[in-house]
Formats: sequence, C-alpha cells, structure tokens
Amino acid sequence: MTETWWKKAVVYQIYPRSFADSDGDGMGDLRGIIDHLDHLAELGVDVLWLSPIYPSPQDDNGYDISDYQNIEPLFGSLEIFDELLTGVHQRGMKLIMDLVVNHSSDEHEWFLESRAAKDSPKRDWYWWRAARDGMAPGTPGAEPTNWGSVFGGPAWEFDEKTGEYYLHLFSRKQPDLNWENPEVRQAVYTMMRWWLDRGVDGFRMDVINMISKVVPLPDGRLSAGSAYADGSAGFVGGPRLHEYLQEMYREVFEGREGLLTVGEMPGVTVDEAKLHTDPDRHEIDMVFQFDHVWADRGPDPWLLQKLQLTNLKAILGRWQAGLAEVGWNSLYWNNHDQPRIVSRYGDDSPEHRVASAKMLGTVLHLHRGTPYVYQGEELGMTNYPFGGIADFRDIEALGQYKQALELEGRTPEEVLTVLRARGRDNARTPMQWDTTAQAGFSTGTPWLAVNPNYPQINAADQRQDPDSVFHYYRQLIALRHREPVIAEGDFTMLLPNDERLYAFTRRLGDTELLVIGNFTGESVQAEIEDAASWSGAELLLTNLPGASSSALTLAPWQAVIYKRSYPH
Ligand code: TEU
Repeated sequence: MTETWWKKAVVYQIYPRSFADSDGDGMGDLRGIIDHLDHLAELGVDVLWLSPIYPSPQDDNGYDISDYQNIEPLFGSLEIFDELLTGVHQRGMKLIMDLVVNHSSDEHEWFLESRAAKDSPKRDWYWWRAARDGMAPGTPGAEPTNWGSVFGGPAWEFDEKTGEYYLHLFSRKQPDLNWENPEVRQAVYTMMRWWLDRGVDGFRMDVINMISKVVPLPDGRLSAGSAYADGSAGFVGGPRLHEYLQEMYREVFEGREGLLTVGEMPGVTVDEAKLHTDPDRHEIDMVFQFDHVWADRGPDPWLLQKLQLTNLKAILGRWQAGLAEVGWNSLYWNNHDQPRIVSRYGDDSPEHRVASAKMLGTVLHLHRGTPYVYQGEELGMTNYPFGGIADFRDIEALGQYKQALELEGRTPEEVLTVLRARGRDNARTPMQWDTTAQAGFSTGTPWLAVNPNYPQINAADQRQDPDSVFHYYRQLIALRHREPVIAEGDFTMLLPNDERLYAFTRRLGDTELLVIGNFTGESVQAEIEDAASWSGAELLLTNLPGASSSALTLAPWQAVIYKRSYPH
C-alpha cells in the first residue's frame, strides 16, 4: 500500500444518529451501522467516516464531547465499536473517527475542573477572560471581544462563580480548548494514539483551522445589520496552526501507515491548503474546504441566492489549479451540515431528480481529489419539506433564527425561507432504507421526521433497479478504482463562461477524458474547442440514453464521460 492510497479512495460519511436504529429508541446506533455494512461494501466505498459517537450531552448532536475515550450509551459501547471496526476491516474498508478538539463539552471533566476556580490547575485549558475594561461583568456589551458565536448570540458565556467569561465559538456548551497550553495538546495526542492503537484508520478533524487564536484576542469587524462581529480573523488559520499540526503529526502519526487525516477548514485559502497538505511538511493528508458550498451565498445571509454555474466553476477550477502540483483536496457536495445537493444545485422534481443526482455525482467524482459520499446521497435523497421553526431540531437553525428575529429585525418568513433551503436538518433526516414504516430506519419514533418521499426514494428499491442513483454511484466509484487518470490525472476546465454546462478534461500519460454535465432542464449543445476531435471516443459512462461523441448534445441534466488516447 502506498502512502497516497487515499487518492484512489472514496469516503462515505455516516451520521450515526440518523443512519439506522437497531433498538427502536428513534436514534441511530452502532449496531444499526453493523447491520448495514453490506450496503456500503456493495456501493464500493473504501473508508467510512463516523460523525462523533463519544459520550455527549448532544447539544450539537455529539460535536460537544464529554469523554473522548468512550462511546455514547445511546449509540452502543466500546465492545460494539470493536465489533463494528472488525466488520469494516473484514470487508476491506477503513474507518476514521471524527476528532472534535477545537472545543469540548462544558460537561467534560476538563472543563468542570477548569470552571471550578480561578486557580484550578486546568483553568488555562480553556479561554477565560475578564469583562471588557471599565464594564460591569455580565452586562450587555461587557464581553471580552465582540465576536458572535456560529449558533447565534455572543461567543462568550459569563460564569457567575468566578466572575469571568469563557470563549465558545459554537454553542455555550462547547467551550474552546486553549491550544496555547502544551498540556492540552499532549492530552489530545494521547487520546488520538489510544484510538489508533485500538485500530481506527485516522481522523476527520472538526474545524481544525480554528485551534490557533490570535493573542491577545482582537475585536472583529461588525457589519451593518448584525448583532455581533465576525471574529474569524482572530481564529481562522491562526498564527500557530501549522506548528500545532506538525507537532500532532510527530506525536501521533509519524511511523504509522495506511492512515487518513482530513482537516475540516472553513474559510481556508488555496495557498494555506497547499501548505497544510504538502506531504513534505507533514501536517495532514487533505483539506475539507467550503468555497464551493458557499457559492450560492450572498452578502446577506437571509437572502436566498441562486447558484451561478460560472461562479461554481471559477471556485472549483481555482482549487483544482492551486493544488495541481502539490497538495490534495476533498470533493464533496454533501455532509451533515449541508442541504441535499439534488435539491440545491440539481432539480429534485420527479422528472429530473434521478438524472440530476447522477449528473452531480459525475461532475464531482471526476475532479481531482478524494470524493466523499454522505449517507443518502447515493440514493439521491432530497431536502425535507419543513414548515415552521417547530419542525427544526438543529441548534444552529434555532439559534440563528432567534438572533435574527430578536436582535436583527428579520421576519420569520424571511429566515424560514433560507433555513428550509439551507438548514442542516435537511441532511439529518433518517436514512431511507425501504418502504416499511419510518423508511425502515426505526421501529420507534425517529428523533427527526423521516422525509415523506421514502416510498419513492429508498435503498431497497434502488438496489433492485440497475438504473438507480445507487447503481450509478457504484459505477462512479468503481471507475475511480479502475482508471488511474481519475485519481492522478491533471485537470483542465473548459467553457468557464457557460452558465449551463460544466465541462473539463483530465489527462494522464496517454489517456484523456472529457467530462460534461448539463446543469439545466433543457438540451444543450456543447461548443467546446475541437469538438469534432472527440468523435469516436469511447463512452465510459452516461446517465441517460442517446449520448453521441459526434454530436455532443446533452439532454436535460445529462452527464457524459468520454475517453480517448492522447495524443489522438
Ligand atoms: O462545522 C463547522 C462549520 O463550519 C459549520 O459551522 C458550518 O459551516 C455551518 O454549520 C454550516 O451551516 C463543524 C461540524 O461539521 C458541525 O456539525 C459542528 O456543529 C461544528 O463544527 C462545531 O463542532
């Protein structure tokens, strides 16, 4: 196995609480994952990434961890985890854990100790600060900086007991760990080694580009209409981030083989990503960046914007070019924080759902980088028909809704329009396994409602149907395993100014691929340079009948992959 085995690999993300419930409590669990491992093996994915399964008060569905070295009882036990790991390895797959160490839960022993007294030996394990100079502690505006938290409200919580504030970039139950303190770093590395020794194959590192803060913590920029400032300049890609990641590599990963490390890095630049993933620098294997899922986001967070295809191409093209020689990227449309891609950049109407889901899969998987499939994406699962705010469970949706209405003068309908389209709960509705009650997810009442479209969209039907999204994803994954040009080849964007077609070529040695995806519901002629030279090329894969290399006319939402030898 070479150390870049992951260039040919496809990762599948499981959100355990929504994947499969084996005991009828309405919450997915590890036994449920074990029961469905054959679905994943049949799909052909190489690596499973589990969203957090550690003990947690579940304030942010497990991204608030109260014990890093155990399993949440709702999900199972360490024994069941070992059984799962064995089952994964027996099927030739790997398993990576979610590593959430920018913050812990406020119920973690470390924080309880830190909070107990100003002179606690763990006081400095978190970010404690006094009120702003000249202001009474605990009064509005007295927070140490003007930063807002991602989930609404200020990024600081006042603690009566010691009269100081602690920093939480996310919920108040997710205090930020202080990475400046070497004891914190060592405690994290010890825990990571413990999991690797147990047999896990690596980590997906939650908001890992936020662990280094600018000291002293600076105020952020306040934009018109928002209650709190954007503090990101004080903690995104901070001054010691490279140093910490290199130290982590030495302390945890050096000398171990066959692992995968992926750093989730909202707001990372291409240049920084290149440094993080340059193999000679020994930081991480690949980044998980956000630019292409922010492509339909405008300056006003509560105004829904439509995707401009040229913008998406400019963004992904920039990432392809920037990491062409050195570095590596993850490729994803979906995760547990994003709305369903077929409802977002595709068309989830009965007429076009299947074709557009397959087209989006084709375009993504044929880029250079490691593709991620989020549970249900392989079925073309869609957004949920949310009504009012009572339908949402996500702490982000609820917190942002409250802030927008109470402090920023927004109307419920304005905010709901965006939450319905973009809210994270869209990704978190239960996996649709079959046509039985609750889509076969649970015999009880699911913690979040099942999408009512499960009789039409479910795994059991799709496994039987050779034309399903499931079998198409299976082919895409197999194609990456078979064709070195997909993993290793270079990338050239075509038609950058076309608002309807996404087209590019890939080349490695004497093999060249042409990939075109039609992002519209009309048929479109591809006006690429030298189009005629592709006539006679081999059709590797398409999602609809009637593709012809001599015409290059794409039916609504059609995708094609052609292959020829180079030079031709
Ligand atoms: O997400 C980080 C992150 O950037 C999110 O704030 C994301 O941009 C936003 O929610 C999109 O709406 C990670 C996890 O993936 C997320 O589930 C956690 O809530 C968050 O970190 C805190 O751990």
